[in-house]
Amino acid sequence: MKSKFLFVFISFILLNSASFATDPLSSDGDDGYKLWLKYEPLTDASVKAEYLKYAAFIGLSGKGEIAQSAGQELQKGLKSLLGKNVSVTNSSGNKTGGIVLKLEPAAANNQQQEAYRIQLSAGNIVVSSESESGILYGTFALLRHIQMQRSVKSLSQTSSPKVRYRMLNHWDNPDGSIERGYAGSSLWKWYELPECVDPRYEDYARANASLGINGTVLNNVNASARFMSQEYILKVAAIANVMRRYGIRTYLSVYFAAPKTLGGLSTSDPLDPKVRAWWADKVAQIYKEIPDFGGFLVKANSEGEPGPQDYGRTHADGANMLAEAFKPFEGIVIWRAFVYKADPNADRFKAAYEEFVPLDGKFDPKVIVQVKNGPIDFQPREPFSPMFGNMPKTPLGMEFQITQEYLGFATHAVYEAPIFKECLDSDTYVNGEGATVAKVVDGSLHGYARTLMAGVANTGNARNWTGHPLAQANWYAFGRLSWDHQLSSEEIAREWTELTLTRNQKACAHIVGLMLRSREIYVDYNTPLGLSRPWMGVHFAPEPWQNKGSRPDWTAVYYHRADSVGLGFDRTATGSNALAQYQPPVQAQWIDPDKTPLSYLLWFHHVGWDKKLSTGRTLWEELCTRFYTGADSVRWMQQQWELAKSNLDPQVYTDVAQRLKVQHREAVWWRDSWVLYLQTFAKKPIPTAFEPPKQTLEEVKQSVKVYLIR
Ligand code: GCW
Repeated sequence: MKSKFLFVFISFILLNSASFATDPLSSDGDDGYKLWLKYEPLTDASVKAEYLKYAAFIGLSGKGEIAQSAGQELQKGLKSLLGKNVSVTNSSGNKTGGIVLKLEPAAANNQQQEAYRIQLSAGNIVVSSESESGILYGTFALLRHIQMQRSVKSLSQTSSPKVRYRMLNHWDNPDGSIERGYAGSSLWKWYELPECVDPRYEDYARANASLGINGTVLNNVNASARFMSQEYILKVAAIANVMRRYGIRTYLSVYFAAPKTLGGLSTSDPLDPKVRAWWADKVAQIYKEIPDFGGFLVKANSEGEPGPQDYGRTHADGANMLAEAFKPFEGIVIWRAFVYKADPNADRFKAAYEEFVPLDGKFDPKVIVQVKNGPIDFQPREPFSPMFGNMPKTPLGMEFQITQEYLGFATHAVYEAPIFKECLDSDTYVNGEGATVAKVVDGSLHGYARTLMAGVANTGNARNWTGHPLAQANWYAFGRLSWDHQLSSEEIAREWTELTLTRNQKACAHIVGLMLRSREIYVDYNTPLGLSRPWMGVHFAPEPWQNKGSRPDWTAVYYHRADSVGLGFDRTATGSNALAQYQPPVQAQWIDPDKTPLSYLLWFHHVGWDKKLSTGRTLWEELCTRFYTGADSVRWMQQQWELAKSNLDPQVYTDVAQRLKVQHREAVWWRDSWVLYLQTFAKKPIPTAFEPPKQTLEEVKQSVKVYLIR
C-alpha cells in the first residue's frame, strides 16, 4: 500500500516536472503557450493506426545540433500524438516501419539547401534534405500533417523556400519594453543574461523553425548603442546559442552613431577611416562570440535616428560602410527604407521612393533594402509601395508588420494573411504584366541573389505569446508566407485553426470564416474606402479631428483632407502626383475616380460628398454604410465564435469572447467618431437605415481625451 502510494506520488512529481520543463507557468485549461505545436493525441483511430505502422524507430543521419533538434521534436510529437515512445537511432540500416530523417549529399542542380522531401520509401517514412535545417523543416511539416490527421497516403511532398532570409524583427528595448508591443514585455531578459537562459527561448525557436523562419533581429530598430558593447554581445551570444539549434541566425539592429556614443570617436561619418575601422573591429568582435551571426538591421535618418545624411552622405554610403565590415563573414546588412523628410508641402507617400530609387545600383551586394509593404506606414489598407519593381539593381526585402499597431492592438481580431497577400499579389507591371510584388521580393523578377521577408513581431511575455489568442495566427501566417507566398490565406487559416483550436470541421469552418472576413470588417469601421491614419500618438484612439502636430504629416487631417467639398487625398497630377511613381498600367487602375476600386478611392482622390459611387450610393451614404455595417459585423464575428464554442477549450473560448466584446464597443467608438466628425463637413443627415450615434461629437472627443491621458 505504502509503496503504491509512493509510486503514485513519484509519478505525479515526474509528470509535473516533465511538463514544467517546457511549460514553466502552466495553468488549468489551454493557456495558449503551446501555440500550434500542441500535438494533441490523434482522435481518428484509422489515421492513428496508419502512423503507428511507422513508429518502430526514428532513424537520424545528421549528427549536428539542428538534426538533433529534429529528432527530439519528432520523438516528442509522436509520443503525444500516437501515445508511443519512439526511440531515436543513429543508423536505421535496413530496418523498416520507422521514420528516417536523412541528410542527402548536395545535388548539383539544387540550389535550395533548405528544401525538403517527404515520401514513403522502402517501408519507411523518409524526410530528406541536403541540410539539417531542411530536415528540421520537413520534420515539422510531417508533424503538421499528422496533427491535422491527414492520411499517410497524402503525405508525399517536396517543398522549398521561395525567399532566403525569413525573419522576425523585434522592436524590443533593452529595458524590457516593446515599441508597439501589446502582449506584455520583451521575451529577452537582458538583465539576467547571459547566465540565465530562459527555457522559453527554446520554445520561441521551435515555433519559428516550425514555420521555416531562419532569422531573428532581437532589438528595436530605434536602437540602443548598448547592444554593441562586449557585455551585451555576450548576452546576445547566449540567445544565439539557443537559436542556432533550430537553424535560426541572430541579428541586431544598430545605432548608426555608435562610433561616437559608444566608441568615443569624434564622428560617425561613414567615409571616415577611423569610423570604418571601428565598425570592422566591432563586427569581428561579434563573430568571435557568435560565429553564425546574421548581420545588422539599420534605421537611419528616419524619425530622428542618426544616419549618414548627418554628414552629407547617402544611404548607400552608410550601408556600404557596414557591408565592408561584413566582408570576411557571411552576415548581411539590411537597410530600411522607412524615411520621410520634413517638408510641409510634400506628400509623405512619395518620400521613400524619392530618396532611394536614385540610389539603385549603388549598394554593395551584401546590402538588402527593406521596404514596408505600403508607402506610408502599415495602415489597415495601403496600395503597395511604388519602390517595388523600381530598383532592379538592388535587392528589396519586404517588411510586414505582424504586431497590430494600427489594427486594434490586442483587442481586435484581425487576421492579417489577406493584408500580406494583397500586397504580394499586386502587379507592379514592371517589364509587363505579371510582375507581382512577390516576384520582386523572391528575386525572380530581377534575379536578386539575396531575398528577404521580415515581419515585425507580435510576441511578448504574455503566457499565450501574442495577447489576443487569434493573433497567434498572424505570426503563423507570416511565417508560412515567408516560406511560400503562394499559399492562400484560407489554407493557412485552416491549418492554424486545426492545429491550435479544434479539429472539429464545423467549428473550424466558423472560425476560418470569421478570420477571413475580419480584415475587411476592421477596415469598414476603421478606415473605409481608402482613408488612412485617423490617429496620432498611441495609434489607436480615433482622432480624425487631430490637427496639431510638430510636423504636418503628424496630424490626422493631413491624411484625410476633409473639407466642405469632400474627402480624400488627391494624388493624381492635379494633386501630389504620387501616382506617377507607378508604372502606367497601375496608374490607369487608380487615376480615374470613377474607375478606382472603392477600397483605394480616397488614397488617390478628393471626392465630393454627393458624388455617386459604383454602389449607387453617394460618398457620404457609402461612408455611413461602411462604418455601420463594419461595426455591426463584429456582432456577426461574435456569433461565429459562439457557434464554435462546444468544440473549444473553455479558457480560450472565454478569452476571445471577451475580447470580441471590447472590439464591438471600440468599433462603435470608431464609427461614431468618424461619422460625427465628417458630418460637420458633409452637413448631411445619417441615412435613415442607421440609428444615429447615441453620443455627440463633443462627448466622443472627451472620451478620446480621457483615453489619451497619461
Ligand atoms: O510605424 C512607425 C511606428 C514607430 C516605428 C516606426 C518604424 C520603430 O509608429 O514606432 O519605430 O514606424 O518603422 O521605424
